[in-house]
Amino acid sequence: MATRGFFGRRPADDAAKRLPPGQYLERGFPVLSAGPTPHVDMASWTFTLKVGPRPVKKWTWGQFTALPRTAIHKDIHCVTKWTKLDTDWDGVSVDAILADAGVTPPTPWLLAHSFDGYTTNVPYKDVAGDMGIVATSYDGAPISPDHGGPARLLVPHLYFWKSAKWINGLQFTERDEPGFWELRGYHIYGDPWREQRFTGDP
Ligand SMILES: Nc1nc2c(c(=O)[nH]1)N[C@H]1C(S)=C(S)[C@@H](COP(=O)(O)O)O[C@H]1N2
Ligand SMILES: [Mo]
Repeated sequence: MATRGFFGRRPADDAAKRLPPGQYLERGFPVLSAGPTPHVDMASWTFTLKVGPRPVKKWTWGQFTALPRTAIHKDIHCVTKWTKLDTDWDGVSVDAILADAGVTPPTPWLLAHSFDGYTTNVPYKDVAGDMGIVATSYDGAPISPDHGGPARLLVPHLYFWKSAKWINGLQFTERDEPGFWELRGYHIYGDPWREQRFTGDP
């Protein structure tokens, strides 16, 4: 009689509900970079927190990875239309970085900077709490160079271009400053559930 309750929802239905509009389910993990993978040397790796032009704190790899850690288990959505379910990351939350620097958010806007010159803007509210981390591990292992290792930003509820690979700093800015892709036609905010792919999308 109670077949429905017995077998529950079919996994395919569950996956479909987790796909934002226009996305398809990807089981692999595509690599998308605007340029070549930069060589990032752990010995000279640093992460800098800035308020406007002013650096307020800088961490070495050892100092950074000793900060309190946050794990994230979430689906990720690329603007090129793939969605990957149940990805596992571990790293340092933006709030843990701010706490270590003794900084309370001086403006509502952040710009992430990377070793390859890439930038992307994210409102602070979108990385507050455990929503945004600087990830140093994916699936229980160090992040591979192609996927942004040694460290990348992870903001899984926004399109994946917001998750800056090879991150080397976060900067509070006076206004919401468009980054690399935002200057080239991508949406300033990038919510996959509202399908905010390009400038001019609602
Ligand atoms: N530093 C840097 N970060 C980046 C990019 C880049 O070119 N440089 N590409 C972005 C884009 S457009 C996407 S879709 C994702 C892809 O991440 P992946 O290669 O791990 O799938 O990284 C984002 N972060
Ligand atoms: Mo992308």
